[in-house]
Amino acid sequence: MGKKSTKPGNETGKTEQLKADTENGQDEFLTTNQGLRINDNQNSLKSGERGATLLEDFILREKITHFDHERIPERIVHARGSAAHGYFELYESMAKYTTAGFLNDTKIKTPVFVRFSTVAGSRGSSDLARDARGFAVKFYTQEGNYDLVGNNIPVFFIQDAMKFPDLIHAVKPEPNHEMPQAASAHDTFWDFISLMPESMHMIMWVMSDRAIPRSYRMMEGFGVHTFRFINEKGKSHFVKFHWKPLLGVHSVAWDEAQNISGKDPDFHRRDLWEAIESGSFPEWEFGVQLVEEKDEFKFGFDLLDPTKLIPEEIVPVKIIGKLTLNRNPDNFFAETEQVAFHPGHLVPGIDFSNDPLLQGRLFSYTDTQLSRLGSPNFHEIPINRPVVDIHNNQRDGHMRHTINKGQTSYDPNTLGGGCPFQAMVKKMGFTSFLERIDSKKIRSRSKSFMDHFGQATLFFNSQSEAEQEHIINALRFELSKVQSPEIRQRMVNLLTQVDKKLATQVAEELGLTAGKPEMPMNHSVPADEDPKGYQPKKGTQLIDRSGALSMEHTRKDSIQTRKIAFLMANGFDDAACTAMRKALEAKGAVVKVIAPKLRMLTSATGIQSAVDESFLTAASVTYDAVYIPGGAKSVAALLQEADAIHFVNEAYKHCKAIAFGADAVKLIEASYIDMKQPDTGLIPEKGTVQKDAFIKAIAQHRFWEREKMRKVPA
Ligand code: HDE
Repeated sequence: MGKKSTKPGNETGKTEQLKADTENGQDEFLTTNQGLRINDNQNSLKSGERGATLLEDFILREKITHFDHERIPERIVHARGSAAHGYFELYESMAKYTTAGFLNDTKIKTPVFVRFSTVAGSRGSSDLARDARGFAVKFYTQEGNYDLVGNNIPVFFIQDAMKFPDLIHAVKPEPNHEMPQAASAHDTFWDFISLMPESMHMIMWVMSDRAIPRSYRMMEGFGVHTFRFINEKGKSHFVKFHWKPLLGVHSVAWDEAQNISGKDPDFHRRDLWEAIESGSFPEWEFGVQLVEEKDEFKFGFDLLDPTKLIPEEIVPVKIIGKLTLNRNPDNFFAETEQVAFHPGHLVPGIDFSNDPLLQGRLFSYTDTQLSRLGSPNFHEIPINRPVVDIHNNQRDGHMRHTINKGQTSYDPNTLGGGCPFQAMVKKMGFTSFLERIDSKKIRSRSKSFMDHFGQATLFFNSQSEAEQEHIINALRFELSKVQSPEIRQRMVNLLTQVDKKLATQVAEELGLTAGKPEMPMNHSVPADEDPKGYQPKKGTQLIDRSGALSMEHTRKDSIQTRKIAFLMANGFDDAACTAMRKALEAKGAVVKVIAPKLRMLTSATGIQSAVDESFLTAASVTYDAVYIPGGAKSVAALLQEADAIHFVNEAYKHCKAIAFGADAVKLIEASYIDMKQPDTGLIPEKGTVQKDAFIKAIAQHRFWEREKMRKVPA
């Protein structure tokens, strides 16, 4: 009901009131798109009660016509996404390196809109597909929009934009039968990858747990390419961009990811939405790796090669600001779906490098928006509008909103007073970096891009034992789904060049033997040159392990927004339950009560508790930890519920923290949990000590060492 309702029959100030109501979206009366009020929204206009519908029924026609056109093409990649509004704050001025205003003044709070996404799946696919995640940030700066369109993985599959359509065609559902949805575990993907050695570093990342994040709020973001910062004097520094989540980097288990895809395909979308609604605003620190021009060639790999990262041990990430997401969109379509990012939306002081993948992206994004959003005027859609005014001589086109006034739409002019003027003054407008270019036109790959395995090995070596095991298992899973034995063998052979143990263990599962390493393929290296290609110069900084690449070293100091399942029935121990709830909620965790039925519970002492979910809909995979309070009657009732035992088994299998009251030991005994094994994630009743131990265990996230002990048939 509108706040300012215009009562029927009251004509005074009607136009103004109608206008105000419509702008607020609060008109209580249904209207056509022309503003005509509609009396009957149930029946079409007919020739008699049982007669045919009349063509004249413009109200019906308008309603159905609009409906017929309410879908637009989904993004060719990154179709499945979720977004939120927020702001960016700068900790320290970067004026020494860049003239970008939002990175110069620590008093400026820059509004942002951030969209997270998976890459391969359709709009309706599951959030938990094994995939890279998009991490696209639109900064609405005082110098125009700046888009940092990155991923949660710091490198990419390919080195040259020329291969992008091939990569995407290979990973998308196969064209003959449109299967499988949102999955890389199929022949065309691995056929392509097995012929593209340059993808091997990225493959290590997408086969790692980074590709199945616990939450968008718990993943890193990377600009991927090397960009440039340009300062007032026109001096350039190479720069890599990083987002570091304050909740740490955490993932789910692969078995869990597959279950979540069925139990709650909107898991990440819901998680982001709920965190923001509850006031637990997601935060990331913004970091830069800065490299002086003179150091361009000191790394043993090429800074322009997007399949390489700069290890943080060699160039530390300098933290310079913070991103906070504090507002959910009002309308998914108008904002999340219609937002148009573009790596070429720059502000003065930031420029591109010659990374051939980045250069190819610069053409693609506007091009795709033209067909996706349907007009060259997509910058006028509210979510895409800069906060500064637009002045230029571009005119007209489909869906133009601006009413440009005046006689002139050309430059130079005198009739329009010469407006709009060029910014001219260097600091005001955008100037490309004065890079010296003196070269031949050439269609080939630089030899400095030819080491396809060094950083794949670095990544694999830098993982903890559990993380390595997960990569091996992911490869086993994906390649077992591949039908062609030749593709499987080619992949195993490629893996030998990353790590022998990795290749052998994957091969074993597939009934293969790791063959001879293949030479780098798919590049036109002249026959008279060393096919191994680029060898780093002497004295380059090389490392064989990087702690920053392992999630094991992420921060584990918070249980903020972690979801804890309390499994209870009538007769539960209220005192223990309340104390545990208070302790967890004080640390920002979210407690949900799960019971056999969706009705009020009564404790052993007659205290009532509401139930959030019954076992019918609850799934352990949507929780971070489990607590089973005591109360003999409650535990006896849970023992009658196969779903309760399954819940505990599954949480254990996925290596989650489980705390339980003294009576609840019976439920643990009824499960597959082996209490004899030392396990800091299994926390029996021990007075207040239990609460602290449980909080610490939840912050640890997972107890992967359990995976070595036994397989739980949950
Ligand atoms: Fe994109 N990419 N991309 N991409 N990309 C798109 O633009 C493209 C690449 C990334 O939430 C599309 O508006 C080419 C790397 C994100 O709306 C399209 C190449 C990285 C998003 C496109 C790349 C990205 C996109 C599809 C190789 C990480 C989602 C819809 C030359 C740095 C943005 C659209 C959102 C979206 C093209 C490679 C990130 C088709 C041609 C590398 C996060 O224009």
